[in-house]
Amino acid sequence: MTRENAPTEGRRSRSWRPRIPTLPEDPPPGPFRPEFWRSPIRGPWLTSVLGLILLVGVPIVAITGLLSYAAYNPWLPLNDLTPGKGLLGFYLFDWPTNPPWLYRLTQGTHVVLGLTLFPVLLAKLWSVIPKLFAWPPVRSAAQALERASLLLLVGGAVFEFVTGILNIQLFYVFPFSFYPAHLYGAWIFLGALAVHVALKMPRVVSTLRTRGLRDLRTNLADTRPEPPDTSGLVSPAPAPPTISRRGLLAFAGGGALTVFALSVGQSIDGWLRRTALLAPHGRVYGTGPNDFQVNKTAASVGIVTAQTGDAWRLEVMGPHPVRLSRADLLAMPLYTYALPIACVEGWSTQREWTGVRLADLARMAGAAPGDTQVVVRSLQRGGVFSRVTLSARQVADPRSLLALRVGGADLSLDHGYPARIIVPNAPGVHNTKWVRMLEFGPVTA
Ligand SMILES: Nc1nc2c(c(=O)[nH]1)N[C@H]1C(S)=C(S)[C@@H](COP(=O)(O)O)O[C@H]1N2
Ligand SMILES: [Mo]
Repeated sequence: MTRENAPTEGRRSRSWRPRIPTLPEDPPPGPFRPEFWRSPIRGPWLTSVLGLILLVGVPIVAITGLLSYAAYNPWLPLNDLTPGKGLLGFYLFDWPTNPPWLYRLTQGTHVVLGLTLFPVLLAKLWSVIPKLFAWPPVRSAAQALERASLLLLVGGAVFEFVTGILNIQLFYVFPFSFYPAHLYGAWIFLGALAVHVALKMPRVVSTLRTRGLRDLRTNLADTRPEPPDTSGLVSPAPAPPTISRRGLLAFAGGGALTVFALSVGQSIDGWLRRTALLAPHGRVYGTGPNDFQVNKTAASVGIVTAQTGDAWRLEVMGPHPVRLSRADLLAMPLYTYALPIACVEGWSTQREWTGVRLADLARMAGAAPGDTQVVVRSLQRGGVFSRVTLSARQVADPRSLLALRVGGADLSLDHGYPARIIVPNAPGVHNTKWVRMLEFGPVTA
């Protein structure tokens, strides 16, 4: 029985069709009308210049960010926080221990440059905002695809910058784990960016060819709108200018420089550190040689002196397990190296660490450095900081220490007393504090 001759529906018209609401031809009032956007400086030139600045900076932020992902050695057991990464882990490699300052440089660059570019990103978004309200919202399949890719581009960019900034401010308001979200968000953003650059580059080139850089010399009085075009950026009803294009660029650049000046100090030792007013870790955390940043204090993770006092023993597991007191460790050959601690959140500082070589501890437990990796366990229970796997290369490096002292003084409780890991060129998060156990074992990957 068909729908038409069903008894109860017999009288309904045969031409019945679902009513698809159609959008009016004319845009609704407000931001959907091109005349709503009146800034006379919007246009392909301004957008191209801002886009080119980002095109230089964003790849540096992306590459240093992806390097940071590799620096965690997520191919080792316990280290991988993104087990679902699949092909996105394709570039992983055994992170080197040389040069020892490399991660300090790449991660400082990632964070400080990312912060610095944020005002430029905001200016770029401002310059294209009329496009967000294009009417009709969908004109053709091709245009729908382009708009969808812009959603991923703008959404991805905002997501990466905002999660990054919240994370370095230790402000974990988002309801997901930062580390996988920031990685997957990066790949989405980079994919959309590649499409965007390919689509827009011809226009950027032709705009700069015809218009050149003369707007960098044009003052407010001589500022004119760009000729009407099909970009959707030039206002059809421009208001008189209140700022020149170079004024807008100077404003965004000034914002970027301010952010840079107030955060770069966190990655530099010496008096410049005090200029890092935007850094969340720019405070005082100890006395004497222990006066440097602490991410998590002992109190904040429930470490009490009863665990770290004379009863503390280091369990060294391997073919011949040993238990060592702090006095036993201090009686072993001690080595001192100046090595940075470089937090994934951007701050870093170089210190003189004194302690026992991981390689010596491996040998003591009957394992051969070179063919041995180690699982480090902390007194701290639970969470990503409580354990980490260090690679065979990291164990074998003579500068990799179980540190007992810093700058000649005993480690403070907040810096990991009785003993902490220091590995050259490792991300700070792998320099486990309050070490309880070292499990030397064969190479697994
Ligand atoms: N057990 C434990 N170890 C840890 C941490 C922690 O929270 N718990 N923080 C790590 C991080 S993220 C960094 S950057 C360094 C910070 O070292 P600091 O507190 O001595 O400056 O320690 C690492 N080791
Ligand atoms: Mo860190």
